[in-house]
Amino acid sequence: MGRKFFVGGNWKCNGTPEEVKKIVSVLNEGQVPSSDVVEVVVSPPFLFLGLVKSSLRPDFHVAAQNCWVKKGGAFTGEISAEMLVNLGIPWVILGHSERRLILNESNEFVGDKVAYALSQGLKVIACVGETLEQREAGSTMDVVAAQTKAIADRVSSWSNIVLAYEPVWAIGTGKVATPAQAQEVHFELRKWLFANTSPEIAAATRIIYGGSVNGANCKELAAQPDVDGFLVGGASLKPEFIDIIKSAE
Ligand code: G2H
Repeated sequence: MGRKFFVGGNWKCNGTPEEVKKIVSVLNEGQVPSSDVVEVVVSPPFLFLGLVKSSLRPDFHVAAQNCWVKKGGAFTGEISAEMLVNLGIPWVILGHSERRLILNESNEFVGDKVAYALSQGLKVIACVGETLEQREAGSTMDVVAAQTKAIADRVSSWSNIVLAYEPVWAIGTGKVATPAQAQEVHFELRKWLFANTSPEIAAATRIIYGGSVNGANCKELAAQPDVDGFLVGGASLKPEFIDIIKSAE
């Protein structure tokens, strides 16, 4: 079975209630390919999850941008996987580089989070990616393989994981990876999954690209054989997100 194209919108720490309502109404009116062709998941800040979930078209889904590494309890400021499940939030983004780098989330911590979120029934968009320094040192594959291994070591099934390759140097910089650069890493990641998980997991797992994707560059990226969709930041707050969803066709 082919891999269904996946488009995620990561709204990060943006939006007022009014802005959120406006984005939702643009999404609700957007003419996009059917959900047989593309899976669309938008990820507002925690505070707006309920609002977005209750007003968003039913063929689009919502994701949280993070969750706690284990069962909830005395962890001030955290949101548990159980709470997301109770609220009917099906997806969570974990391991985004902004959390790895600014909040010092290690590979192991991200791996633990992914395993726990899956164990509670959430689906996970797991992010990996190298910094500019690491790319220039020639260690891109070592870095993304180590990030992916920390997940693979802790999970047995990949059916509820989408792997997002997001080179840090391309995030929010307007400096998108070329289609060839993205394809190269996606191909290598798939090869890694083949060798270290199973041929079936390698063939079925969606590997999506993130980092300055927009309405103008999405088509060419989407045409790469191992690019199975996108995780979109800045452009997911704008009407061009609809054009990015359309690149599924
Ligand atoms: C990468 C991406 C979304 P942007 O972080 O996860 O953001 O498209 O703004 O580079």
